[in-house]
Amino acid sequence: MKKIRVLDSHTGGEPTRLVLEGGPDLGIGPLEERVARFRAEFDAYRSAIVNEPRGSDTVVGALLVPPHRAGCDLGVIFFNNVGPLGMCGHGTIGLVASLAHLGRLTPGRIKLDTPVGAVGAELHLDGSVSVENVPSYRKAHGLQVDVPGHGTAVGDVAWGGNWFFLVGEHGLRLELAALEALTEFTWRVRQAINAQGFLEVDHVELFAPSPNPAAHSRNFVLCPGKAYDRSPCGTGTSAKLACLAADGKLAEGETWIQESVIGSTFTGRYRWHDRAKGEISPTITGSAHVCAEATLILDERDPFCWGIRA
Ligand code: PYC
Repeated sequence: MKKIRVLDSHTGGEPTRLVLEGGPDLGIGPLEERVARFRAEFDAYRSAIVNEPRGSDTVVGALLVPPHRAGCDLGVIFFNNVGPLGMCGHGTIGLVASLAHLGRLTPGRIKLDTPVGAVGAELHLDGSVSVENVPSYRKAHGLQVDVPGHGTAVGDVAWGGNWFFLVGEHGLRLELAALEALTEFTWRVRQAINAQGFLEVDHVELFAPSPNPAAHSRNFVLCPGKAYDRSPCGTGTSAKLACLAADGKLAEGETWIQESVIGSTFTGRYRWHDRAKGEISPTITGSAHVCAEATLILDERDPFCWGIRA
């Protein structure tokens, strides 16, 4: 019987499950290699930790590993119901808040090694967390995709630590009452953009004005395993900032308040990383709350010991 100790938190409603003990040993080396090992050899652990019956489609796991990149204090691999993620903004906020809850961090800055690059994080005195994400950029602008049953959708492909297709005009209400329609539409958009050769895109992000006068925009983000992000999505907000910067709609240092479909918010801003290449360094600020500590029990006599996998 195996036991895995975890600490659960949520960031703007989106859960993060931090593995404290009992996770797989991925050895040493660059995180790009260790995430490949996690995928190839330890996928059962991923599923046991985040999938049903112990988790759900929305849970993002965080596995702490020794860092490899120079200057990093910790390494982390994020994963969800279908596989590892490049980076995770809400997960980084959850991770930092969880380490603070455990007394392992005090306010100040740390640097995290991730499979897609080094990420800065700052725990503020009020408990909020800022994440200085990997350089983010827009790859393609104004792409038209034919979405069966919906007509043409126009959007941008952008990188924010994960790949996104961002759509501003869609005719849908971004509210939970429309969840089924939003999920069906964004899933079809994802298939359509992948069919157009953008195979890397695994997140789709819709935008609309927010009913909250303090927010600049509301979003709906469909994650790779078909769950929607309850938070405004840190990597998705980074991709949005890259598009706003490319369009000259948000100046360096100006704040952008991104609201999620459930009304939680992140504050984003950026500085140019490489203006000539259109690359920005986004910073996303939000708060997380610790909500459970648990020991997962993996009993091989349980037919769903390793989680329910598609
Ligand atoms: O906050 O970056 C994020 C994220 C990615 C997937 C779910 N949340």
